[in-house]
Amino acid sequence: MSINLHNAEFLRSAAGKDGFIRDGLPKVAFAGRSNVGKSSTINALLNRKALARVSESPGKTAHVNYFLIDKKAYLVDLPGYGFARVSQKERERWGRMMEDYFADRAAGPNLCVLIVDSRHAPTADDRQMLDYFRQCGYKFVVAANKADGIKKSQREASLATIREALTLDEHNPVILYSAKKKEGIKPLLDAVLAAWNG
Ligand SMILES: Nc1nc2c(ncn2[C@@H]2O[C@H](COP(=O)(O)OP(=O)(O)O)[C@@H](O)[C@H]2O)c(=O)[nH]1
Ligand SMILES: [Mg+2]
Repeated sequence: MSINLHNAEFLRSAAGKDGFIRDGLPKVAFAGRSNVGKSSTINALLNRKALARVSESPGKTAHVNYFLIDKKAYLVDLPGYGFARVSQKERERWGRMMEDYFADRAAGPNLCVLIVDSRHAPTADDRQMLDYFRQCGYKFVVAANKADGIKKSQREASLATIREALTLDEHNPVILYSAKKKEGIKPLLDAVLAAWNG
C-alpha cells in the first residue's frame, strides 16, 4: 500500500466505546505516560508541527484521538496514564476505556507502540500497559523517546534498563529516538508502515 503521509487529518476524538472506529482500516496505537511525547511522536512521524496537539496540561486528554492518514490507515493517540494529579474517578474512567478499547478486536490496533522515557527507568504503569498488550495478544514495539536528553555514552545502559524492566526478549526491539529533534524516528516509521501493510 502506498500511503501519502502528508495527507493526514484529525478525524475524531472518542470519549468512550461509542466513539471507537471499527472500519477495518489498519491502525497503530500509541500508549504511554502523560507527557512522554505521544502527541509529539505522531507529529514527528507525519512531519507536522501541531496536528496532534502537544498538550500543555497532562492528564486532561482522556480521549482516544484518531488521525486518518491518506484515508487509508490511522494513527491512534491513546490517553496517557501515570499523571499524579488526576482523581480516582478519572483513573477508573481511564481503565474502563482502555479495557473497552483493547477487548474490542474490531476497534483494536494492528500494532501497539509503547512509548517510554529513555531518561528514566520504565514505571510500574508502563509495565502494566505492556502486560496488557501481551495478555490481549497485540503485537507491540517499545519506543524510547527523549533520547536528546541522554548522552550517547548512556544509550546502551538506557536500552538495557528498559529491556530488563519490561522483560523484553530478542524479538522485541526498543527504538531509541527523539520526537523533538526528529532523530532516530525512521525505524519507528518503518514499524508503523509495516503494521499498516499487514
Ligand atoms: N526533550 C524532549 N522533549 C520532548 C520530546 N518529545 C516530547 N517532548 C516534550 O514533552 C512534553 C509532552 O509532550 P506531548 O507530546 O504532549 O506528550 P503526551 O502527553 O504523551 O502527548 C512537551 O513539552 C514536549 O515538547 C523529546 O524527544 N525530547
Ligand atoms: Mg498528547
